[in-house]
Amino acid sequence: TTSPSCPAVRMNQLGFAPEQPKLLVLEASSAVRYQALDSQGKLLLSGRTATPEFWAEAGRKAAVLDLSALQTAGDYSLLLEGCQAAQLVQVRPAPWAAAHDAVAKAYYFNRASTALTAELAGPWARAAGHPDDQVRIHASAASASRPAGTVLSSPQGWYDAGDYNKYVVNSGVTLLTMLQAWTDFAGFYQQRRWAIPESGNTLPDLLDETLWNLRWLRTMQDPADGGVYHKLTNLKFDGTVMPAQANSPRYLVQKTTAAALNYAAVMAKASQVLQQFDRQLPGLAADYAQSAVQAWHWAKANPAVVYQQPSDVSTGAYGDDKLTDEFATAAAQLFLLTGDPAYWLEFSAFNVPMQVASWNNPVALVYWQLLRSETLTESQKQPLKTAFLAEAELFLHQQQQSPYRVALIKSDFIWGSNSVAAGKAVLLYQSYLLSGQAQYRQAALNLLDYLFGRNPTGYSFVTGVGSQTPQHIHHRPSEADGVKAPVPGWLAGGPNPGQQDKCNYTSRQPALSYLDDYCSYASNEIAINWNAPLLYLLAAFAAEKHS
Ligand code: G3I
Ligand code: 9MR
Repeated sequence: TTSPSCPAVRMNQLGFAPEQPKLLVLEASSAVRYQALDSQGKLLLSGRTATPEFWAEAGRKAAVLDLSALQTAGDYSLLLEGCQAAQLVQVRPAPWAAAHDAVAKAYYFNRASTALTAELAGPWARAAGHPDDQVRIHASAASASRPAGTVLSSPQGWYDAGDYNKYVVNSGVTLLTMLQAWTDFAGFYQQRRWAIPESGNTLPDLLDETLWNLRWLRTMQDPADGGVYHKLTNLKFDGTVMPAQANSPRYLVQKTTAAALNYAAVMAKASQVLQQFDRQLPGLAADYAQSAVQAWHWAKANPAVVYQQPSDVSTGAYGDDKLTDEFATAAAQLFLLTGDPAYWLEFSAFNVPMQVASWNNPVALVYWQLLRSETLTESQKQPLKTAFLAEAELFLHQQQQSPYRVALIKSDFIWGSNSVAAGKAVLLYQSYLLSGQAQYRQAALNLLDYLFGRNPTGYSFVTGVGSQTPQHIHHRPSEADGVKAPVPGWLAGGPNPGQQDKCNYTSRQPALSYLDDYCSYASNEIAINWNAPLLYLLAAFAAEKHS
């Protein structure tokens, strides 16, 4: 099938919707002749690609092949000069909704404190792990009313990633993104179910799933002062065992400003979302609102408590010493909840620049909401809109420079680079909603194509979704469960030239620093915050069908 001159073909492995653009990438050193035939062998398209261009991030030359003219559902064969076998190109109604459900269901698979049933989890059913009903106050978190060793209950929540700890900061950006998906695509979510224990109750599945983590998060606040613990964790990372076998003692570690602000932002947003469900969840929205305000006041009184990893703790730090973006985010969420102009003044005073959302900077999520808010005037929104669209413009420019037609540059290839791609796509899609400019939507779609296979590694990076998908994610249950296939629906971290795990990578190129090996926690772990922007995007595209 392959000969030295047969180019590798990279494309979205989910197939292409009939009405959508269909860009493939051929990795070749010179222009490639091609033919596309229908299933009867009738020639439909033929031609020659442009001369391939070099992408420094991959160290490879590539050219785009545009098959957008194929607009009827069906299976097509792509014949390429130099190749013996034909490539299958599938055109069919876009499978965004099914991919969305897999990515959403992943959160269920990472639930702490509950068993996963065979009915809902299939081969990935497992016993309950981490009841977290006897968690101790770590020395770093000791206070007068809760001295070190105090035992508390802090159950539920999602495991952060491939490890079994629960981190407030990372839950922040994750929950804000998921709750925003609800806000923006409520019509889609009102109808959508993906078989979780609560499916069929009177709440949409997305809110039931986020409540699993919100209920845990609520316990992370010390009612005595409103401060919020940074994480609930073991002292060290667990070995490769199932949750039920991971029994090391658990601790609440250090209250931090970042935790309080992430908490305040999430609780404010959740309160706003849950107001309409007060009949099902009496008093919850009000409780979240007052708890958000309490955390905000703690942060104002303790504005620079940066996380310091205690010497006996070595799990994830999520350390961040730049707190203005967390202050701005919490202030904006409280403004959106209460309408109190004092919070708007706080947000404005921090003057935080627009940037793609990440665990250490969630501000993009409030830029977007402020732009949609009916409380602000057009002139108040104008600078925010300008900054937002300037980012999108920049990404269009980056996309133009990349022969893979993806808005990714060298500095995007960090730990969790796939979530950078997804985050950029979210911003682009929102810019499309804001401006009606179709090129932003197309650029978002190009990044989705990248994540599902149009990239130099050839992987569709979501477990179980695509034809070549990660098999050995750094995810303890997937490695320890004895089931061949990994837990489905997880977005792998992605190429990361930092290669901090020192595993046996086959390339040092940024876009090729990916290893489908359990060893590779720096490129092949999964995480709740990385799935969230992908969930948002898939909901966005799936919802287009429902509107
Ligand atoms: O931001 C800088 C960037 O400016 C610089 O150019 C680049 C060069 O390497 O580094 C960037 O910082 C990196 C940062 O991630 C970016 O977010 C750091 O090098 C890198 O070490 C850091 O990695 C974090 C990793 O934990 C190690 O602390 C990841 O963001 C974070 O997602 C990851 O989170 C872990 C938790 O600690 C534990 N649970 C699993 C989870 C996922 O792996
Ligand atoms: O398994 C850990 C993973 O979940 C974390 O994201 C990662 C980064 O902090 O660390 C992993 O644990 C590794 C530890 O840091 C170093 N020794 C090997 C561990 C992986 O087996």
